Amino acid sequence: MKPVSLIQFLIEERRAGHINAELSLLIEVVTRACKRIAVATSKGALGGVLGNAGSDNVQGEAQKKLDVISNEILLEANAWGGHLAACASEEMEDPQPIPDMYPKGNHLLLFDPLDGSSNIDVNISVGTIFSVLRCPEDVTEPKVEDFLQPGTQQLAAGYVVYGPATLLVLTFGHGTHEFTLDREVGSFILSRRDIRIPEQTAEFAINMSNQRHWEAPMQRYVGELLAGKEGPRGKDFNMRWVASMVADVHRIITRGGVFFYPLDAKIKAKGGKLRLMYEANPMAFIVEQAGGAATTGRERIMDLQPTGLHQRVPVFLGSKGEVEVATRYHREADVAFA
Ligand code: AFP
Repeated sequence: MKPVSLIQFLIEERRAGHINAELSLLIEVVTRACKRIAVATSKGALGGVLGNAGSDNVQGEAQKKLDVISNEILLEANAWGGHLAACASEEMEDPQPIPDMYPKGNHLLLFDPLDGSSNIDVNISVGTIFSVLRCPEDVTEPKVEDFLQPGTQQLAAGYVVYGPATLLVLTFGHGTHEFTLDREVGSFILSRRDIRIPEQTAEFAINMSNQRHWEAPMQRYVGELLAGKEGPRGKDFNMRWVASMVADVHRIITRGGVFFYPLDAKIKAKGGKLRLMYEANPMAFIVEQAGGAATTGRERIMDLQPTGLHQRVPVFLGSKGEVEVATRYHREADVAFA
């Protein structure tokens, strides 16, 4: 089979009427920037890019040098690209306008420039997660409220995982597709088209160290998984936790599984750990387009009306069968204790 490059794939998507020329060019700009981030992360200590940057981000978290470098690479590339009205990042409090000297476009871009960065110094896979929205008509200086659109309004979502191979996973709402970076040629090549996540799975991902803080329905659900075939679920389950959402989600996109970052007493006041606009929404779009499901434990993530740029939500995503069981346990508990 003749290899299909990302550029060819984007042309096919345009001919199919799934995307317009501007969105196609925007994805080219974002993925080109991710190739530069792949080079930066692969240098490790030799590039002097490991360790802390000595500053905190808007979430009050210590920034890694590569958080800052990745953020700057994406900002710079998208500033002159001409396809954006503005962008927003995990690393910045407010939306970043496009400098007046550059042409503006009709799209809004949100991104987590380097997800899992606390793993970078120990050489575990990290990634970039992005989501694209339409800029509301007649808005030339987008404000925060212009970004606060439900996940169902996403025009595109994707992530690039910087691991043994550099992989791009992308959706425009017409299936989810994977591309592998051919480092010799410097191009992303289609490696899996129309990915399907198995509905059933025997593999779950959660940070078990938070167990004592979980709500009762989460205790019940995970307790049953751990009880294995002698328990009410009648089968054994295995566990994985990389603590890089991109790596955990990519495993699920590849062989099925279910991922949880539930609400717990420690993070209840914040509403969750993971961010809705540039982690949960893009991953939910990608997973749903691959036949999986994504909820907060109570609601479909992509139906949520966002209230803040850095809003946090609980995340249950992956193989439909297990997301439905865990969500049902939470809804039943809410009814029982209502
Ligand atoms: P960092 O980007 O600060 O490393 O956080 C990674 C993350 O947002 C997500 O990628 C992981 O799934 C989750 O946090 C890991 O959380 P724990 O540190 O609680 O395991």
